[in-house]
Amino acid sequence: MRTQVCIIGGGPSGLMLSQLLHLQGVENILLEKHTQEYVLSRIRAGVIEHGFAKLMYEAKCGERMDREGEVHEGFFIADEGKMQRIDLKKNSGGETVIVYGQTELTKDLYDARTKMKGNLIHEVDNVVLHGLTSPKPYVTYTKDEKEQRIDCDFVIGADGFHGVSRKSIPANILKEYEKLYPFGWLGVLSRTKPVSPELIYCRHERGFALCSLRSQTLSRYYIQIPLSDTVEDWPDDAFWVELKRRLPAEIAAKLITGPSIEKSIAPLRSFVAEPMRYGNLFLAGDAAHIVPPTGARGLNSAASDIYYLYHALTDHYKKGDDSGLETYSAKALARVWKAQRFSWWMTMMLHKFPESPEYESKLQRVDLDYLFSSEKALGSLAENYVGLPY
Ligand code: RFL
Ligand code: PHB
Repeated sequence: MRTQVCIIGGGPSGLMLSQLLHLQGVENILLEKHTQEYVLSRIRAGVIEHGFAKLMYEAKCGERMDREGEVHEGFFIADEGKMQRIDLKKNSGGETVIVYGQTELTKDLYDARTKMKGNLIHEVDNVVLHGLTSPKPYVTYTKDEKEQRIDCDFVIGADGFHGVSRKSIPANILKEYEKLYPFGWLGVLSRTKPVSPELIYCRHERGFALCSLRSQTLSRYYIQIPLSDTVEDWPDDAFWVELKRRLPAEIAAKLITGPSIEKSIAPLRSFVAEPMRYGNLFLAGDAAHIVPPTGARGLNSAASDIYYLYHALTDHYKKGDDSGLETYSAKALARVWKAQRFSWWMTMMLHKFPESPEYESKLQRVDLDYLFSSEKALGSLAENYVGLPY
C-alpha cells in the first residue's frame, strides 16, 4: 500500500489528524493496535479547552459537543474544608472550558472517519518504522497474521506513551525528561448526579480529591492513593467513605453515591521527549509528553501538536512550503513545556507529599493564600487552565 501520511495510533491525536488531513485532501492511513470498542472503553479526559473545541469544529466533529458538552466558567478549590471559586471567565478575559468526555469526543471522531470512509486499520501488531531519515519511509505490521507494508512520505507517531514511535528514535538523539510522583489517582465513574455543577479540586491532609463530571447524570470522582494500592483494595463503599472524608462537610453531606461503572488507577507522571521530529517521523500527543492530570492539560496539549502538524503538512502538500515541518518540534515543545509547568505546579500545590508533609503543606498554604489574594495570580491560573494560545 502507498499513502502520503501514515499515522500510528487511533487515540484522539491520531483520529483528529487523520480527519483534518482527509478534509484537506491529504491521503492518510491510520494504524491502531486495539479494537475501536477498546479505545472507547478507556475513561480519561473530561475538560476540553477552547482551542481543542475549535479544532473539533474545523474537523466537522463539533456538533454533538456543542449540544451535549457543558460550558464551565469556573471551578472550585477546597482547602481543608474551605471552598473558594476560580472565575475562569473573568480572570482569563472571557474564556471558558467545555466539559465533554474524551470517550464522547473520540466517538465523534470515529463516526466522522467512518462517514468519510477513512482508512483506519485496527488490531495491527508488530508495527515497525523503517527508513525514517530517508525520503521514502515505510511502516510494516501484521494483521490477521499476514505481514503488510505501507510506503509513505511521513510517519506520525500518535501511539501514546507506550507506543513504538518514540522508541524508533535512536537513543543518542532522543532526550527524555521525567518526573514521577509518589502517588496515583483512583478514578470512579458512577451514574449519579454530580455533587457540584462545577469541578471541585480538594486539598486535604488525607490526600487530594477531585469531583468532576461527564453530564448531569454521570459523575467522575478521583482520590489520591499510594502507588502500592490496587483497584481491589478499593471496593465502592471504601471509596465513597474516603472521598467524603476529604470533601468539605457541606459537600460531603450532598454527595450521592452509587455503584461504580468504571474504576481505574492512573500513576502520576511528568514526561517530555525531545525533539518531536526525527527525519520524516513526527511525534504528537502522549507519545511525546505526559502530564499529571491535575491541570487537565494532557489531551489539550495533544491538540496543539495536531494543530501545528495539520497546518505544516497541509502547507507542504498544497503550497510546497516546508517551514511548518521544519519548525514543528520547537514550536510544539515551547507550548508543551508551559503545560508541563502548569500541571506540575497544580499537582505540587494540591497533593499530599508523603516524604515531607509538613514542609510541602506550609508551601501549599502560602501558594493558595497568594493565589486568592492576587488578581494577577488568579489571571495566570485561569489563562493556563483555559489554554494558552497556539
Ligand atoms: P492515547 O489516547 O494514548 O492514544 C494512543 C493510541 O495508540 C495506540 N497504540 C498503537 N497503535 C498502533 N501500534 C502500536 N504499536 C501502538 N501502541 C499504542 C493505543 O492503543 C491508543 O489507542 O494518546 P493520544 O491520542 O495522544 O491522546 C492523549 C490523551 O489520551 C491524554 O493526554 C489524556 O487522556 C490525558 N488526560 C486529560 N487530558 C486533558 O486534556 N484533560 C483532562 O481532563 C484529562 N484528564 C487524562 C485525564 C488522563 C488520565 N489518565 C488515565 C492517564 C484523566 C486521567 C485519569
Ligand atoms: C476528569 O473529569 O476526568 C478530569 C477533570 C479535570 C482534571 C482531571 C480529570 O484536572
